[in-house]
Amino acid sequence: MTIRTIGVPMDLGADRRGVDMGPSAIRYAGLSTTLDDIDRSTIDRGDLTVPHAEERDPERAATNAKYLPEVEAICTRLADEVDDTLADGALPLVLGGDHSIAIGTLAGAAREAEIGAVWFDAHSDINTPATTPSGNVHGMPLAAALGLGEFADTPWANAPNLSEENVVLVGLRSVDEHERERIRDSDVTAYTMSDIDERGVVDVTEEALAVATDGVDGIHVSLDMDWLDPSHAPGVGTPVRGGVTYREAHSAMELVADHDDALRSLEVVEVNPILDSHNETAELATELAASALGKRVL
Ligand code: NNH
Ligand code: MN
Ligand code: MN
Ligand code: MN
Repeated sequence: MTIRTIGVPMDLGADRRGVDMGPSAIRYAGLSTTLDDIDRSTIDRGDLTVPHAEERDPERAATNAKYLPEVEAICTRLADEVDDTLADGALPLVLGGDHSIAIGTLAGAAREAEIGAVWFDAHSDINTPATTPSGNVHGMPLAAALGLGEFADTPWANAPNLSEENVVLVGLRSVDEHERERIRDSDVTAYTMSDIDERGVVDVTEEALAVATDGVDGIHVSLDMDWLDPSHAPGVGTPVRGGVTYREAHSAMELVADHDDALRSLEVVEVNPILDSHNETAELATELAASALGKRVL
C-alpha cells in the first residue's frame, strides 16, 4: 500500500511556538530515504497552508478554546485530504504540527469506515472548552472526535464512526482532574506509565491494539512525541518526565506494524525544532514512523 505523507504545520493549538516547523524538521531528518527502506511506495503531498499565529486573534471566537475557528478550517481540509488518500487506496501519514490536527485526521479516517484509535501520549487530550486548564486545543482532540461535552455541538470535529470502546490511551502520566473523571465515566481504555512499568510495553501495546481493533474496519495510530521520555525526545512543547525509552517506543511501533492489515492512518505530532537538540526528536519521529510502517533490521 502506498504511503502518502501530509504535512500540517499547525501551532495554533499549543502555547509554544515552533511546532509548526515539525513537518520540515521531520522531512529534513530524512523521512523519504528512511521510508525507502520499506517495501512500499511513498509520495509526499506537501503541507497544508496554515495561518501564522501573529496574524490571528486567539480570543476571536470568545470561547475557552483558542483559535478554534482556525482549527476548524484546517481540520476540515485535513479530513478531506485523509479521506481522499484512503479513497485512492493509500495510507495517510500525517506530520504535525500540534495535536489539535488529530481532530481532522480522525474525522477523515472515520468518514467511510468504523475505526478504533490508539493514542500514545503522556497526556489524555480529552479536555473540552469547559474543562481545559490552558485553552489549548491540542489538549482536546479526543474529546472533540468523540463529541464529548460542548463538542456535541461541533459536528465538523466529530469522527462519525469512532466509538469510545475502541479508543485506547497508552503511557499516561499527566492527566488533568476533569480528564480523570471523564475517562472514568467513559468506555475509553487507558494505560498509564505504571501499567507499562508493571506489565511491560509489549504486553500493554498488544492489549491496546486488541481493544482498538475489536470489531472495526481499521485503526488510527496517533503518536505524540511527548509519549517518550524527554531524555530521548527533548524537542516537544510539554515534556513530562517518566516516559517510555527509545527501545520501548520502537517495540510498540513494531507491534503496530504487525497489525498492518488494521492500520488505516498514522500521525506523528508535537515535534518542536526550536526546543529540540540537533533535530534528534525529529529523527526519532522519522524512525518511529518507519517502524510503525514496517521497517525492520533484517
Ligand atoms: N492537559 C493539558 C491541556 O489540556 C496539556 C495538554 N498538552 C499536550 N497534550 N501536549 O498531548 O492543556
Ligand atoms: Mn509558522
Ligand atoms: Mn497529545
Ligand atoms: Mn502530549
